[in-house]
Amino acid sequence: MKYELYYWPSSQGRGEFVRLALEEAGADYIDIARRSAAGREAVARMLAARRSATPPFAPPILKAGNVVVSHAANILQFLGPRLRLAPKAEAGRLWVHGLQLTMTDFVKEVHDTHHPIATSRYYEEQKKEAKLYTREFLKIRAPKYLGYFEDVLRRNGGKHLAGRSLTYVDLSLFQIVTGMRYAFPKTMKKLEKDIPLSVKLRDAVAARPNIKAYLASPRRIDFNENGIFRNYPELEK
Ligand SMILES: N[C@@H](CCC(=O)N[C@@H](CS)C(=O)NCC(=O)O)C(=O)O
Repeated sequence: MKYELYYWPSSQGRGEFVRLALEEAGADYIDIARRSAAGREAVARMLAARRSATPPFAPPILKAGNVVVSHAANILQFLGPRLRLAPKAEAGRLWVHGLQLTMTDFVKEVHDTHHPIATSRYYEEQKKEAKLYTREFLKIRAPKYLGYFEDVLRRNGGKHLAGRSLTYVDLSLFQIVTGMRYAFPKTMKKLEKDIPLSVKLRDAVAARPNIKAYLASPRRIDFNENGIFRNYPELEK
């Protein structure tokens, strides 16, 4: 199966959760918008395809033959069994999907640290509110979410979030810890003391051969201030 990923070309964003699964599995995929200007137009066309009976609202979008899937968690639910990155039993699949949806919620809260008032306005127009929001986020919400994933890991033996082998949520936790480090290095230095298993899992994922090769390749976009995880040092002061 040849997969087509439709996502913005200039940031890791929510598309990265999908890229990591495709890369770990060595899947045959095209990152459409990163291929060429024509690819970027193809993403715009996909979004403008309101004549379709099932128009996606926003990227990431995955195309696999006739199937079009949107929402990072929904895409991973689709890809998981196909890429052998999900449990076999239905109960296990629903569990990892639930974990991924919790990550979706977390990602939205991370996004709101730089856009607490309006997604349609620049960060520079909401800096004051962003600072207030981020203070509470780093004090209450980030430790709550990260502590939850740490607890899930501990209850499952410490190596994986679900089952006995790697699933797509382990890859997503790698992205979350790595992204939080980029965005909030000072806070993470402290928080990481309370989430040793998550940090260990992050390192184990980074060392997996396919992920290691991906991270060193030009296919991995650097973190930047277009994405979800943005480094604005003033927010951490
Ligand atoms: N729930 C969706 C959210 C998708 C989303 O917000 N995509 C962003 C890029 S990361 C976007 O382009 N949104 C356009 C918009 O909200 O108008 C997911 O998890 O994939």
